[in-house]
Amino acid sequence: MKDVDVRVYFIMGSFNAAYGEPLEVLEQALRGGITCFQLREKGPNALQGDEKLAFAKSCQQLCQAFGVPFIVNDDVELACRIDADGVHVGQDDLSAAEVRRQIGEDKLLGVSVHSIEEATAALAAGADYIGMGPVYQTGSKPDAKPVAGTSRISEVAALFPELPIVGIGGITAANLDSVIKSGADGVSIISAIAGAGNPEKTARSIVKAVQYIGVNL
Ligand code: TZP
Ligand code: MG
Repeated sequence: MKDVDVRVYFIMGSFNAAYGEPLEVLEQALRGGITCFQLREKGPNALQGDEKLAFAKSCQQLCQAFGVPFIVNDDVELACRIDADGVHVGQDDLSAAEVRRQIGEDKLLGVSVHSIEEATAALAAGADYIGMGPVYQTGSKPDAKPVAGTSRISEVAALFPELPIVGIGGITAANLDSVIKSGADGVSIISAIAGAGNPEKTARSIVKAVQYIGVNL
């Protein structure tokens, strides 16, 4: 398992930026101190082909300039083509073991899980971190599973203390407290940052909130 700082893990597709250009939103989030970024370019409004490739490269360059890992959701071919830092997959995508085989040992692998069984399998397949949710109601994933709260995060964190867990779904600066206190190592966020009027300021307040809880645990 490789080290990855998932404390404030921003996720975005080009269509998630509510105000302004998506690359401007990402740059602001990076300035605000996000520790990890995932390009999640999927769904009906997603860029395709060369446009997706160009957007991914631009996101990657920004992340590199800030020294933040750049992870691609689901698209192993794209990730390998541009030499991304890693790939994130869900349970309905290519299996985690197959992704690990294709990206090699040096790249980061993240897996979305919803149970102890799925967490166990992700770990066995070589996951470097897992995502768990939706913790709260989300408007960013139409096919999201029912709201799960934080209890399963606590169970998995107790079982696998070394495996970084990132909570996802409806998380904001105001409600991340219980996610971190339940045992998550970080929070994954789309709309609270991508939909903010001031993404930099919002990202910074989330970073501060996570750090504050971190030192007081
Ligand atoms: N998986 C579970 S909830 C979710 C994903 C990708 C969306 C999270 O977005 P938001 O806007 O932070 O609720
Ligand atoms: Mg842990």
